[in-house]
Amino acid sequence: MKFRNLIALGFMGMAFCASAQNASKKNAPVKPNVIFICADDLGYGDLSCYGATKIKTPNLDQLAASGIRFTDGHCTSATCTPSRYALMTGEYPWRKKGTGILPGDAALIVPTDKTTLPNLFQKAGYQTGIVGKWHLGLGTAVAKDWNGEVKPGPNEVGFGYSFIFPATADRVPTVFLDGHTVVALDPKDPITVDYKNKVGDDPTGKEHPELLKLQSSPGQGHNNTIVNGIGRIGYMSGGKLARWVDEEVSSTFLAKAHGFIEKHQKQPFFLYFALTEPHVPRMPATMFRGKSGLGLRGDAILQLDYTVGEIMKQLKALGIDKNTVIVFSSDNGPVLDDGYQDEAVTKLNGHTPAGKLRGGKYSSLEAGTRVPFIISWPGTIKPKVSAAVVSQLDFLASFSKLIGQPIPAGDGPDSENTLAAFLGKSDKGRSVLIEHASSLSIVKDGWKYISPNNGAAYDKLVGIETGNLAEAQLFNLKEDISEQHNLASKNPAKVKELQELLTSIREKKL
Ligand code: NG6
Ligand code: CA
Repeated sequence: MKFRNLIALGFMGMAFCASAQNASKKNAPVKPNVIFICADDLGYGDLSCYGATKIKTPNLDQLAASGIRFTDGHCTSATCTPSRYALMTGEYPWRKKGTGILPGDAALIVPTDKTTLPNLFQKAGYQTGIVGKWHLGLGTAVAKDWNGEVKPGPNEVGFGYSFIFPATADRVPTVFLDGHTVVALDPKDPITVDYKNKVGDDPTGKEHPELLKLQSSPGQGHNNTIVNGIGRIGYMSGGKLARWVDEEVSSTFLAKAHGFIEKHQKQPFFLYFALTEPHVPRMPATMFRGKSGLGLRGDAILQLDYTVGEIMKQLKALGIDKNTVIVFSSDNGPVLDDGYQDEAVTKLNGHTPAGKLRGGKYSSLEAGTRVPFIISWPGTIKPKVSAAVVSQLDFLASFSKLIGQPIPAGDGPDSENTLAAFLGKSDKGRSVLIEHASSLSIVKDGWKYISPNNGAAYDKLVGIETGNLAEAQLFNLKEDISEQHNLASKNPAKVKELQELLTSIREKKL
């Protein structure tokens, strides 16, 4: 063979190898970093990119403009613990007892022997971390020693790194945990927590309302141990040095999230950044005070927007923004008065936290679970607005496909692979969605059926329509997104169809 021909063959060989490599690259799983930023109680109408006009959220607007803004994106439930349980496990929380809103001393409810969202990433070689609100219980029992190693917790369900607070900002213990231990705990001042009986000598909001910087709302509790001038749910003693300062919670979490990203910038990482805004008690840092004109709730939303912006900036500065998927959403819908008189109601100024939707947190109506839902992956996802029905329940199965890490049979039983919708390649997400509040509702082809419920139709304490009604309710969401016209009596066949479908999903043997 002539030398010239040999060279030609060589080139052909190289070309073949390159194309084979491309082919295998095409099928090979990609491993971008994934950050899920979860707000706490943020409503569908709380961001300017979702139509808010009385408040401006420029960073989230930019995130939405650079990615997909979903108009029919859902958390699983209308309150925190069940929503987050579903996020972690891919299982509907109403299948499992004990997944309602947890007190701050509850035991861990996430199984340690099943696939969870973080251990899925971990198995695929990711560095995994959680920073922020946990609210899925810690330890094996309610009675536990907060002064030693508190476990099992996030580290035992798949998070290599964890910096959390145990429950909610309004529940004791008001401390951070770094891994298994309470941050800044002085062994000479041990912590005791009790949700039934008062412990220690700290004043309570009930006995000493004059000591409060934020008055509790009548009938809503939040008047047990006072920490940092705020009455909490539950009693706590000790741990004086370890107690957080509310105004610093957000910047503390941001610093920890920055630290995690910085440390793992060169490896694929998964970060669950669980913000506390705008959940009560709303105590944003001074730099946000009075800035929104809507009182502390609005100021907390500005702080949240700032935090998201700081994460976006960091990714850019590290040069990893194009290799990082950011998902932003909320754990349930909005509420104004959730236990403190913080002017959220009186300074609302025409702002509509739920946008056009009816209901709010705790509600079976759309605002209970339809929340802001944004996914960005610069360079890979083309910006658009998507009407696909998507749910946080489906992160498990969908990310499993993206990163090529299979889920063992039986785990994540309710999680569906809707990756194509998450990446904007399809406008079809879930075909059937179940919304969870005091009732179960089912949505299919734009029709929503709410199961009958004898509870009050209006929760006077929080000022929210619950969606409860003793009769069946049927709404055509495509024409009536505000759920104004109950079509159940006009369309009994649709009611029956959806009722039966709901029953079959509820009773499905897993
Ligand atoms: C409710 C609390 C509310 C809030 C909520 C949990 C009362 C009267 N209300 O029970 O203040 O803490 O639980 O919110 O105690 S969530 O976003 O974590 O679900
Ligand atoms: Ca919440």
